Amino acid sequence: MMIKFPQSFLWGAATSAYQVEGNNVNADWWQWEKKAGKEQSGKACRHYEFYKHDFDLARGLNHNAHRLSIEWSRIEPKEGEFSHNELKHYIDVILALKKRDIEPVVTLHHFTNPVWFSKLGGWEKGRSAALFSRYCDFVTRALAKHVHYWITINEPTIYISHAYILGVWPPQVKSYLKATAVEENMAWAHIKAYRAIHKIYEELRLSAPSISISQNVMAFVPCKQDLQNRFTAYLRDRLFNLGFLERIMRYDLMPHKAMDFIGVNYYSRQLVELKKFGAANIASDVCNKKHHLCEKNSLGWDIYPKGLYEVLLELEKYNLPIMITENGICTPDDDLRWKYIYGHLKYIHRAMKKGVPVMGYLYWSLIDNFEWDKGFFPRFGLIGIDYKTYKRTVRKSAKKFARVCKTGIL
Ligand code: IFM
Repeated sequence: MMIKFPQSFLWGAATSAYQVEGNNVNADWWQWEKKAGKEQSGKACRHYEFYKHDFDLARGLNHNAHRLSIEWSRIEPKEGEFSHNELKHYIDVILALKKRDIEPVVTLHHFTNPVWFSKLGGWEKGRSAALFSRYCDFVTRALAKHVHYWITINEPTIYISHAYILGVWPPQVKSYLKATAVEENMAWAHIKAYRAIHKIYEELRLSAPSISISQNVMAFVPCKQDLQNRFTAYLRDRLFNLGFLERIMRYDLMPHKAMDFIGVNYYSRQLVELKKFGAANIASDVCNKKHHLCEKNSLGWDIYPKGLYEVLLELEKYNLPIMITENGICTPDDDLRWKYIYGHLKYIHRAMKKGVPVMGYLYWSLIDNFEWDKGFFPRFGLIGIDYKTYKRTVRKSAKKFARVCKTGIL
């Protein structure tokens, strides 16, 4: 049977500022990667200079949407001092997309913070939401005319777990207490930004924007079908997939809504196997045996397209449109990349047939990029980057995906 997506479907790819732009010298990650002795982001992909060329490639691949992020530390390099030059840069970036008939999806926070903000205590502090919201206000007023889709915060659950529980990202804290404060502040920051952005559009008499977070979701699959593993998988799904979403939806008392669509980032599954009872075990025990074989990406993550279908069916209960704001694979095997994209699109379509209102698919990532503490080795891009010459090479998988973007037919 032919698999056909609706005419209005958004097709494209995503990036984030710190991972592709290069030289984000005022970001906390810039200092941390040096202090922690990690591979340094340096010039990254030089997308800050080459964005027009990258967008030409995206257009050539029939993308009609593109997700990017604004780097807060460029816009506000010192507390309260806003850079009109950097703002102008991002206006130019958005206009470059529009000129190519590519719909921008703009993220306001994608893991990095200005150094001054981190020095004040970052997201642990109650002031963080107001500081974030002030920056959002500055950016939104300038971009409102050109932007309809906004993501306030990318993957808050990942940020909180990596930076405040596992302690592997800056500021490398391991404290449940602080993690709880950060969660509260990020939830409130989203709500403040959500309301402020809507208000700005009203003031400027523009039609209402569409705002969400990008929530990372996983398929939590019990290793064995016994009660304790099924229950643990259920709890993990509640905690990691739905916890933050429901936290902000609690503010969703009319006339104040909390989000207009749900941004979903999906990559993989986790095989849940509880080894002993305890809060940390319930949150993190996984099966290490080799009895659920499947293909993996180059970071060792399981490839499990059906999981996206299952999560989408679960998200239907929130009665909001859904945009896949990230889905992708890092691999040296480009055939596997296409298989990955094909498999996930097939399951997205199946979920849509069941009534789940998915409105777009943004592959992660348009170009290879800096994968945080893992450095440059994971290759997620539809377009490869030679980090010596910065030459871009369009991969075969990108061309296959381009046919789907053009026709809507898988
Ligand atoms: O590269 C990241 C991105 O910054 C957030 N989502 C997951 C991607 C792959 O790990």
